[in-house]
Amino acid sequence: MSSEEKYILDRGLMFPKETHSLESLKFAQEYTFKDDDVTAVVYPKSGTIWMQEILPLVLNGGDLTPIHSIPNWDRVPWLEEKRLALVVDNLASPRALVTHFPYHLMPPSFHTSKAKVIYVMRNPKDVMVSSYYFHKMAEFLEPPGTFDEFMEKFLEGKVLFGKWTDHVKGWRGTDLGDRIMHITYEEMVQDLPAALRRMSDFLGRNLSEEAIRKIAEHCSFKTMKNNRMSNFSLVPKNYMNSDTSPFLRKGVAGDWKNHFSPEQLAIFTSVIRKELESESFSLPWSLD
Ligand code: PPS
Repeated sequence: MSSEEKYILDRGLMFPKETHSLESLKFAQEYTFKDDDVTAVVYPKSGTIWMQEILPLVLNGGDLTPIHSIPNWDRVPWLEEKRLALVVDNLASPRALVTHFPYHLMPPSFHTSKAKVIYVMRNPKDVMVSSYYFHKMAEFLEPPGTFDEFMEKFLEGKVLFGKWTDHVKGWRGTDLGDRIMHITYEEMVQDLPAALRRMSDFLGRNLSEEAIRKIAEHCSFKTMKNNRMSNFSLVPKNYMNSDTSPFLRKGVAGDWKNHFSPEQLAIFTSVIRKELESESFSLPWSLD
């Protein structure tokens, strides 16, 4: 299948047809945010399904029912995907959503509401590696080609949801004030209980240490890998082939070191650095 058959283009961005349609993108634009909605904004392959596990538990104090009974895509749906229209009426408040949208595509009601956002950022080299394997296993995406070819597409933003740097810049430059919290995938890997405490405080939850410990245990990579409501094993193999590469693949920070040659690293670093050079924020990790 060609790229035109697999993807739709809307407002300059590519979306997979399997999960998105012009109607679903319109539905997202018309979505009415409530003040107590909580959205995890995550560039693809930066921790989205992790947040689909974490948010319901932080919001409900650690009741495992939703993560054991509802598939992740219906439990905390993507704002932009077709499923939202089918499940939106079943979502109990406070509703949790995820989105890969860049800031400028957020719907009007988001801006007029007080809905909170947790923005998760991941080292772009690990994002690219994760995405490379995802393009190998997801039959509804174009095969990635060689690592070099995929890197070129990634750096040019010819990938789902556009350029990583544009996404980060857009979400760093908002005027959302205390409606937005920034966290990194790496902080979550390093100390999940501490990350959960920050999220709990941000969302006005007063979770006990016991609840934090329980949530951290159930949101660990190992536990999520065995949770059939979260590991995509409910999805047919001809759609996502976990024999090629599991969705929950490695779950670590720094796997890029096993993939980038010194030449690839030099190119990657110089492009990202140049695109962020005039920004007022700095990245929490060294790009080298
Ligand atoms: S997607 O397709 O955009 O929704 O993918 P996304 O969920 O954003 O990212 C997938 C990567 O997140 C890793 N992941 C985790 N890492 C650590 N701990 C937990 N609990 C966890 N859950 C998901 C997943 O393994 C993918 O990263 P890689 O590097 O490929 O392993």
